[in-house]
Amino acid sequence: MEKDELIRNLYTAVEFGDVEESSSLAERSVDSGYDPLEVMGGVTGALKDVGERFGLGALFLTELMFCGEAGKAAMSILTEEIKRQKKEIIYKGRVVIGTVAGDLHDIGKSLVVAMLTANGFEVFDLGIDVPDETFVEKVRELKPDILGLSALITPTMFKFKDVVDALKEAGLRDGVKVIIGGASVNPRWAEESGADAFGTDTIDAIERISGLLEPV
Ligand code: B12
Repeated sequence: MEKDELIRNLYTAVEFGDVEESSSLAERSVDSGYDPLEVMGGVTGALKDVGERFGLGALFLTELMFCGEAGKAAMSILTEEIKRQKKEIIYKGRVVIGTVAGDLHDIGKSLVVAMLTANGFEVFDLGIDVPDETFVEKVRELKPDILGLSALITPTMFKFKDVVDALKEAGLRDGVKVIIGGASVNPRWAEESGADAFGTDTIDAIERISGLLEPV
């Protein structure tokens, strides 16, 4: 299969949430020796489009979940290939991200992870229900440029402030920018919790994070 056709098919596989097909096409692109960074474009484009369609109410949540899974599956194969080739990836920045303690919502955060990875960020996903201390430990260990916190339910949204305070206490707050997100989060929460920014969706997340990385 020609490269352009493969990229188009990969786009469609992610758009239709076909995990098997997206994995198989990603593997095929590796076998064919196509540039994994270029092939990632198909994944990013599809994730961007499905995210927008979901925002407009044109896609069901279950469909969105499958698209996210299909995107993640392809991305992990392509990322492995990039590492194997020891291609020098010039990352735009390092991001540590997770859903705060007590919160099990994963879908939105995982989409943000997939889009950040596809857009050239080095991402460490800590998963869901992440204790405050784990965020602090990982910031100390990995020295990310950005810490992303996700929370979807009102009680766990208070955790944003706890994590920011824990970072301050550990003397790590000045070295990392904090961005928060989740369905009910708004700019006021960012301000009240002491975060640097908040992002509404995957595209906004990329823009805000890029903005935070710009030298002032
Ligand atoms: C799916 C879902 C679940 C699933 C989660 C499955 C999973 N693996 O994630 C399950 C069934 C487990 C669940 C459980 C609960 N849920 Co629930 N859930 C939802 C639902 C329907 C969709 C969430 C979702 O995935 N949306 C799709 C994604 C793409 O959107 P998103 O998460 O907002 O993410 C986007 C942005 O917010 C942003 N973003 C997200 N994270 C981040 C992070 C950063 C750094 C940035 C920049 C951006 C960003 O980008 C994402 C991509 O666009 C929402 C309803 C809703 N409208 O949100 C309720 C909802 C969030 N749940 C709710 C509740 C109450 C619960 C429960 C307490 C229910 C119960 N009584 O048991 C439990 C809590 C469990 C827990 N401890 O976490 C309420 C919260 C209300 C509130 N304000 O407190 C909601 C709003 C439903 C409602 N209207 O009542 N839930």
